[in-house]
Amino acid sequence: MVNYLGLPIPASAHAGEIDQMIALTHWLMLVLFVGWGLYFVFVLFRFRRGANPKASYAGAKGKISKGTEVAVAIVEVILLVFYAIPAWAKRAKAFPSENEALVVRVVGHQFAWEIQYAGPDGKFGRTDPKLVTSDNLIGLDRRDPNAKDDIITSNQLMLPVDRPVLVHLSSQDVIHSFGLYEMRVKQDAIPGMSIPVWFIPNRIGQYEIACSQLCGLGHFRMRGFVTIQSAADFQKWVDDQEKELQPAVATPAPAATPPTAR
Ligand SMILES: [Cu+2]
Repeated sequence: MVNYLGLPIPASAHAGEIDQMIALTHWLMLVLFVGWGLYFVFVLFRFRRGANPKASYAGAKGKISKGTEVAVAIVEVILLVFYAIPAWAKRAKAFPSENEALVVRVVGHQFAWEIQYAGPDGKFGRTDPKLVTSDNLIGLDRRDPNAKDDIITSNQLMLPVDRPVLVHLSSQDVIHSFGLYEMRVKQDAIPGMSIPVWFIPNRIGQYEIACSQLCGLGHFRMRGFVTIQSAADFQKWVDDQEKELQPAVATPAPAATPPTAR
């Protein structure tokens, strides 16, 4: 609808609303920019030195300037009260219920995104920063019964299309920002806090998770992917992941197997 602004393709249910807000704000800014530009040229001519050899210290007094100021303020209040605040209230208050939504934990760290799915039991396993190693970057405690079926991915968020997603966002180190441009989602990830973010992806495809806060020297490579799939494809992916997890859970002593040559 408003692709003349060059925005990324909209891929979530609320993207249109955000785009409309951005478009309206740009239209107001365009009117102000052109208006102020024309006024500037008028003033250059009207108050030129040749026509006004003596400066007036009282300044201009007219109804037009006051009227314009009030009109601009009214338009801004309309944008705020009727567009921005309701749109934000929906993001920050009207969360989908945990039953209908797919609930995912996303943890940012220097410089990647770790993603945790609760698995069939619907319960997230315990994570502990003390358990973080190079092959367990989220610090998941696999001994926790709730953790046995948890799916962990790095930089790869898989989601089904047309189903609300509730992300619990946090960070292990510094402030990162979870940016899904096509979904019109952006939220800071703050250490010590779990911040809920929700949206409904509505376009199948692969998109990017960009870290939108300068978070250190490797910020430029803090890039993940979001894959939006049909519900069936997503379920298949979940089943495949669960199958891969099963042997690891069934044989709790992998150290007993002799090391194989690589
Ligand atoms: Cu970052």
